[in-house]
Amino acid sequence: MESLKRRTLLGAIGASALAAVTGGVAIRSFAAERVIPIKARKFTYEPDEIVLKLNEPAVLEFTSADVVMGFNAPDFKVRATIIPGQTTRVRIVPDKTGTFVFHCDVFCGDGHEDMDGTIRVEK
Ligand SMILES: [Cu+2]
Repeated sequence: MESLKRRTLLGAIGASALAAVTGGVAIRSFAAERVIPIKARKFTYEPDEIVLKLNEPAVLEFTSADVVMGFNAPDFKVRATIIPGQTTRVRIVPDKTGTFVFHCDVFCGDGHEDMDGTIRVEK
């Protein structure tokens, strides 16, 4: 008699645990993608270090404070031209951890060669 009671109780726990899992999937919400504003100006990016999470999409939102600039992150195969007066959006989904260099690939004057920054991808 005692063992039958225990079995019934365990069965009830199992059923409620399953319901909780199913409920969790049903109510899962989809968060908006992270937006990171970046201002390009001769000859820097502000900020010049971008910290991202592995496999989490982010949108880099570029504006230029002066002239036409570029953004090129070859490790993630993304690039863009940043035009003054416009907002340029680049979506990036980092598929590897580490620190990666990005740079300006549109000649913007003396100092262009030093215009770069880093993307740090963490787990
Ligand atoms: Cu440049």
